Amino acid sequence: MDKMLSKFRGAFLGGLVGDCLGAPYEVYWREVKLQTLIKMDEEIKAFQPNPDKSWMLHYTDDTEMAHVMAQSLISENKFSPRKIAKQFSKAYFNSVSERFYGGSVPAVFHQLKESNYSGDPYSPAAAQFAGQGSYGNGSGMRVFPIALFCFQDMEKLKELAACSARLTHSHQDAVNGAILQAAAVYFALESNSATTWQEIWGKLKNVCKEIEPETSNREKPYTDRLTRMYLFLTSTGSISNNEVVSKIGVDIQATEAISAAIFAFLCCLANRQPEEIGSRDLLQRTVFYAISLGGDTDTIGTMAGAIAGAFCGVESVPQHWLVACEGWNKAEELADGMHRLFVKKSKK
Ligand code: R7I
Ligand code: MG
Ligand code: MG
Repeated sequence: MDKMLSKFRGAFLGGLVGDCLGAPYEVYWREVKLQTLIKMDEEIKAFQPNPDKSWMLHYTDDTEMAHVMAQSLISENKFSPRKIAKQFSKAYFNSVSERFYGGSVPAVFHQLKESNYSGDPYSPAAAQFAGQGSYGNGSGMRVFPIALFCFQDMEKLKELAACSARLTHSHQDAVNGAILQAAAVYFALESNSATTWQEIWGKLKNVCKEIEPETSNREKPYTDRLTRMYLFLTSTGSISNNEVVSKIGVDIQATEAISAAIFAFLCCLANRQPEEIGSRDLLQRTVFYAISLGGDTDTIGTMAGAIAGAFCGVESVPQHWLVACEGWNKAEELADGMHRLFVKKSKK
């Protein structure tokens, strides 16, 4: 298979399995024991998919919104904020009972609907939280298609990741988190198997210098967390989940969950994951480790899975995980559609 096609599929399918495997433990689990995940893995292996049987694992709002964004990018061959806002909203109203959206974002969809999708698509989100906008991680969980769409154009990636965030999350931390997560997927796409964690960390650090400039008086939550990641990864001895939770965080804020996902990937790339995870492939280790940290498990799982999938390619996504997950065939189709756009652009 073409290497980039494999990486595009890897991003979509890595994202999907991270969401589906993480969803059963979302938020209520402070930590997910490896034994629990290994048991789930065995149950998934025993699952026999057939056309009459529903999926064993369902995806959540994270995948739903990523797929909506990808579908629109493919049909329009550009970022159309009004159309994406409308499709986000429609997807929400169609699946409100199944997909567990964030607490505040439904108000945005209601306002968009009430305006019959005719007003400024950014204004309902901008008005949230007394004009500060939401700092939830929803901006990052669905952003990976932007990295694929903008591959080889980092300036465009920053612009579109920010715009895509602002449709629902206009707080600066949510916008910056979307840029950083999209950049991580981009750096994974351009990597090869010899790329080190230090190289990717260094590139992310440069992105942080732009989104959190030293001259700014604001706090620098992503820069600070990248520094803590470096200290973890250059330390000797094991890295405990408790320390990661306390120094990086795993909760619903963009600053925590997005940093945790990036850390889960870098930590596994450095081969510094907890010993019990064993010697699985990088993508499997990353998804297991991301979920085992607890907190917002589907969201950290999906973001870490998309980065690892873009790095490793689709061959790394275990087939038994894939066929147990709702929507894997749709995810593959969307990856192929985005890859066709990439090939077309590269020929110009
Ligand atoms: O960020 P968002 O789309 O939620 C995504 C999460 C993921 O875990 C998904 O898997 C799904 O389960 O939900 O949704 P938002 O509603 O924008 O943000 C989530 C929550 O963060 C809100 O309900 C608030 O509790 C909190 N929050 C804030 N609280 C105070 N002040 C977000 N922004 C603020 C704020 O500015
Ligand atoms: Mg979710
Ligand atoms: Mg979540």
